[in-house]
Amino acid sequence: MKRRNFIKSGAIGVASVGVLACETEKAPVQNVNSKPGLPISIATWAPNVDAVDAAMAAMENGGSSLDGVEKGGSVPEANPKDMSVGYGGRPDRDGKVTLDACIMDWEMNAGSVAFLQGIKHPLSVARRVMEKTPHVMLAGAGAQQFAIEEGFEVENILTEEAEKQYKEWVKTSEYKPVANIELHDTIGIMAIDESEKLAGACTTSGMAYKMHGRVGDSPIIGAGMYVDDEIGGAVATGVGELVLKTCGSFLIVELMRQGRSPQEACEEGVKRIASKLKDFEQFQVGFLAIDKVGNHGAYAIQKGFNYAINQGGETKVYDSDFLVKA
Ligand code: SD4
Repeated sequence: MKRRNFIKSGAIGVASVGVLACETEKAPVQNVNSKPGLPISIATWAPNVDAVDAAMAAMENGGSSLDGVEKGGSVPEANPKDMSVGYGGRPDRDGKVTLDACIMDWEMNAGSVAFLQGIKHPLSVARRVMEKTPHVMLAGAGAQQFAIEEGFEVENILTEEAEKQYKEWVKTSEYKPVANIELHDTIGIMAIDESEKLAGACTTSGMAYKMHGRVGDSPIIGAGMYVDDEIGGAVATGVGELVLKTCGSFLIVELMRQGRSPQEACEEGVKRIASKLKDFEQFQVGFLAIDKVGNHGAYAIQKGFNYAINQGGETKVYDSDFLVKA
């Protein structure tokens, strides 16, 4: 892309998740009446800079925001070093990699796959569900069967490294998600193209060492991701159970509909979790939102959430503010 800009001033944090780390800066305070510029692509977690750049490149080459978010999401899906998404994702407690993904466009078309095994690019399968079936969501063996019919290859997506780490984990088999080291880097990505159309997507291997069959928030329209072309969009990352119980992304979009800025809406989404779920302090959830003119906001339960944005060809990574301050 035109310019990748990792600003090294002010408060600099380092992404503390996974193996992929990246320098970030504090998120800016935005004037909600400004028009910061389109096209835009924005994604959870700073290491997803490549994903937002890929989304922007897809849109520059005549693609829509839907092409953008699919292309963007496919970057970590194909990257074995990203151990929370697609190929290379960490397995569940039975040693199986099971993938969740969803996608949604500006006309409320939506597609999703859950508990999908053996397919590197679940987001592309979700798009086919959206475009080629009368349904929104396919799960498990049925989702895989559909993917095969659509020409996707079934592959072993458990990498040597993920298997090695799993074998270590099995020795204690302790499942206790710890904030920011709960082994997640799920990508939730949104884009608005030159024709001002908004799309969103989310793709993940879910919480590492989850129970076999567990499905998180990421493939659930309204939980892990939601877009409304009139208003804006939101995506979630972190412990999906908290997001599912509060319909996180839908809530944030509805708050923006009522007049909150993306930042205010994300803060209220996290505060809803905090006010309703007693054990919230043990976990991390991060929300990211954009409005229709490209203002963005983010907020998390804990320190450590960050995000990547490409706005008008300039890529930046920002630290999110957070609720639980020691
Ligand atoms: C899940 N929300 O499966 C996902 C995990 C995640 O960054 O976001 N990881 O609960």
